[in-house]
Amino acid sequence: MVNFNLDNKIALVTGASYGIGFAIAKGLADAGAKIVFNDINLELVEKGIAAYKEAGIEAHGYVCDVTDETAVNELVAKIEAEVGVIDILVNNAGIIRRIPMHEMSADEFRKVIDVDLNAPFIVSKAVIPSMIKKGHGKIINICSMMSELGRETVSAYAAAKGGLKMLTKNIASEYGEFNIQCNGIGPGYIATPQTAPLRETQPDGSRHPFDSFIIAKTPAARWGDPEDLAGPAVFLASDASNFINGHILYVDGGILAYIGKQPK
Ligand code: NAP
Ligand code: GCO
Repeated sequence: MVNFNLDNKIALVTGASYGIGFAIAKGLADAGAKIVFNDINLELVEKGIAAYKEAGIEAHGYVCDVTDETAVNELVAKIEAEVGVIDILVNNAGIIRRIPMHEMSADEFRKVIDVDLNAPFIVSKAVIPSMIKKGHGKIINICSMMSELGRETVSAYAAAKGGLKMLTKNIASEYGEFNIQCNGIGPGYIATPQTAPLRETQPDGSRHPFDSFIIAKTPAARWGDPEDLAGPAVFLASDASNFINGHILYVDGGILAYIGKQPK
């Protein structure tokens, strides 16, 4: 029988107080996993714990900046002591800075690379040794349309997410022999706080031009909901995907397949 069950599995989802991370963690919990999450500050972690509780999930929340290697190593040790060895890691925490490249400072570029690419390296490196000892592990990196496509103002984000696609393939290559599968999820345009600026209603009450653009570029003719990502995450976290490794699963409503609706 195909096994999507995550009973007795411990899942760490980074940056998961809300948004895509929260929806993925809820999906993993619904499949039986014990949820551990971190976020950047105590206020967010407490809000997250309350939100999980409201959803009937007793989640373990920790404050940790995923770009801080020492803090991440301490977090993983604390989780192993208090909850257990991490079976599933979802590298979800991420930021974006929408700035024309010629106006972007090197520090701003580095900050995006640090959170969106260096941090998944740091957290994956911290959990892999115990996964090897345990004889299995699942790492899921949250990539993006920008792992494949560019657009104005997102040079740092696209560079990071393109790198994250290749980091995913390299972890898959290096650790597949230890029964560790590393895959990516590439969400399309999802309605979360990160994309809220792209969906704001205009002063005249019309849709944001980018909102209309994405609707025309998406065969599903809608923005994704964070919940659209839960099923794909359960699949990649479960034994049902044990022979899938180094794959980026695009959950984009068909954007990457579609030239876009012709203007009327
Ligand atoms: P979001 O609403 O901005 O949430 C990101 C979460 O990560 C927030 O809780 C954020 O905390 C946390 N975070 C940021 N930097 C962190 C750090 N250094 N350490 C720990 N936590 C940190 O984003 P989202 O839309 O849910 O996106 C989640 C992931 O999906 C990101 O990797 C994003 O790039 C990716 N993605 C999003 C979309 C989309 O359309 N929304 C599409 C494709 C991919 P703060 O609130 O303090 O910043
Ligand atoms: C943007 C958006 C996108 C989404 C997502 C698409 O400014 O183009 O924020 O980057 O966040 O990554 O997959």
